[in-house]
Amino acid sequence: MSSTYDYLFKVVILGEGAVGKTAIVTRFSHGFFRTDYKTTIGSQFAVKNIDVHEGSENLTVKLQIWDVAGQSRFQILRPMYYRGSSGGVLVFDVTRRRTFLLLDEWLNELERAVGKKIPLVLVANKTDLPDRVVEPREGKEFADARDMPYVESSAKTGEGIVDIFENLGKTLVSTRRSSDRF
Ligand code: G3D
Ligand code: MG
Repeated sequence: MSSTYDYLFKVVILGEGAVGKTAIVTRFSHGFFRTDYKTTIGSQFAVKNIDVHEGSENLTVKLQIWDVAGQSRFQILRPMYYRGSSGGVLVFDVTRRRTFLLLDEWLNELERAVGKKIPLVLVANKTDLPDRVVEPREGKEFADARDMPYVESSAKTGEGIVDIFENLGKTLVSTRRSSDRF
């Protein structure tokens, strides 16, 4: 039954404007790529269930994915949306180095608002484009240094999109379980 689940997590998606945050959430939650949606105003969320296999268990994990506007004029509102998040998806655009160089600022903003480190996945988006400037090795190094999984994606072709959320879902379940033990 789709209305039942074992775990529910709030997840935020963050990164500079136009890196593809809304496109990733749309692709994941509806299975298509839209080019006609409006620039995210404020925020909105999508809900989607995923299956997580833990040993012999098959768990249903419900993700409530908050798509927060990246533009600086929304900066004052963002901490409010971040609060209570269990995990995050940090996105940059492989065709724009600036979006890669600013990743730590997004990490800091999130950590300040949530008050602790939470599991994150680093996403290198727009891999379908020919004018890529940030190499896979650079993204991987950044992610490794901060203990995050690294996923390359294209919201346009769908490459890597499911991986992002399955990866995060799995980490969130094991994090929740180990904290429940104390
Ligand atoms: P944001 O939510 O991070 O601000 P959007 O970004 O999802 O609004 O995407 C910004 C632009 O990048 C959009 O183009 C969108 O179609 C495009 N885009 C997002 N992901 C991909 C991708 O993986 N590949 C390609 N080729 N384009 C992508 P427009 O032109 O509609 O503004
Ligand atoms: Mg958006």
